[in-house]
Amino acid sequence: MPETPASQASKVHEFQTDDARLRPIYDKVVATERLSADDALALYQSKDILAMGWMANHVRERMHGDKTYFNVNRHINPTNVCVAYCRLCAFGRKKDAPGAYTMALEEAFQTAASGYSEAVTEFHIVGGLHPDLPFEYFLDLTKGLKERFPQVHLKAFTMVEVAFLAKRAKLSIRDTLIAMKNAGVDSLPGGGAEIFAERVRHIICDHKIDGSQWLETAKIAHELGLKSNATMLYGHLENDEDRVDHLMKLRDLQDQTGGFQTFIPLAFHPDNTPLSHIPWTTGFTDIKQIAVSRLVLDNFAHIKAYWQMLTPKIAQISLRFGSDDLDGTVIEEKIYHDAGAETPQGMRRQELMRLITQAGREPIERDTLYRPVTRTETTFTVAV
Ligand code: V47
Repeated sequence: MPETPASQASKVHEFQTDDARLRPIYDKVVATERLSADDALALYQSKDILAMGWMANHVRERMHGDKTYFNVNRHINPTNVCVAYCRLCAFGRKKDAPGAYTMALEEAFQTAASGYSEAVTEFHIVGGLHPDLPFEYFLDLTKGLKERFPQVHLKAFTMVEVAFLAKRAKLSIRDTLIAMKNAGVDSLPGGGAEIFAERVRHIICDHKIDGSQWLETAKIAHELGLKSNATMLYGHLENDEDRVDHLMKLRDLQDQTGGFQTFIPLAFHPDNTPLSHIPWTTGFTDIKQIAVSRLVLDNFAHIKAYWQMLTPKIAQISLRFGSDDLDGTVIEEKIYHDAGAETPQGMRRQELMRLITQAGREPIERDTLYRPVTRTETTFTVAV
């Protein structure tokens, strides 16, 4: 029998479920109707991962066909010194604690230039909330990177860092973001959202801005023309209602601004954190989280399966359960590895493409704004 093309899979495999609550959701999905909060809860409560996968894959193929995105990026974490002391985190250190570091600017520029020889198109820059580093350090960092690497997109500073630096510089959030933009910041990563539900947020990251401040900061960034991503940390103390609440709040803001590019569900890594008694998430939970995100966040273009966090194997499988993006080469990851991740520190472009191709998908190298990147031996160009 001839093989069925991958993109036809959801058309030829009939939808089946023994979970009666998924039937009306299926009807809405094929009619391109928005799912309600109750629908989202029913999905989280269901064990029928194949039915969810069918629906999420259907939506994913309707939006992207087989296209699967990745980029060539490098993470830069200028400091791990942090005053937030989040219980979810194994990365942050007190200023004088063993392992605490802060890069001199020159060191950060050298880090940016080091690693794989493949030219990166994005620097992903996030770090701790340092009690003493002035706002100018961060502006000089991005200005210096732009001068040295003008073709590289700077995806820098989470909403939490923006709010912290605004306070330190005694500026409004808007003026802080304007200063960052003028210093070369092109967009913002999605970290720090954790889980918006206050009951849980108080326990896992009580000194961070609250959920409404995170959303307000994202809103202002979007109004200024800065795109951002959004994340949700799951697999700790949150329940299904908290997850639904988080997704709904992001969907509402996206309706207003359209400024989010991609949603990244992040699985909690407990090792070396004060919450190390919490077990690791399972593959079932991870895959289900990808599928529910794709189905509920109908106004987000992309669902990212961050391979560093999910493992390359689960991230690859998720390409048939709703995700359309694997993130990138990363080169040097610290936040997850401090918390016990056993994934490699980075991945070659060729290997990312192999994962995608073997899942029957079409690899598309993108820049941070999802424009296709074409490479020759030594250079790249972005189609605008
Ligand atoms: O903000 C911290 C989370 C985030 C742990 O925007 C932890 O493209 C699990 O946001 N276990 C940083 N998670 C990573 C992040 C990210 C990653 C990849 C791409 C993008 C993007 C954003 O990691 C933090 C926090 O939410 N985190 N500690 C932990 N122990």
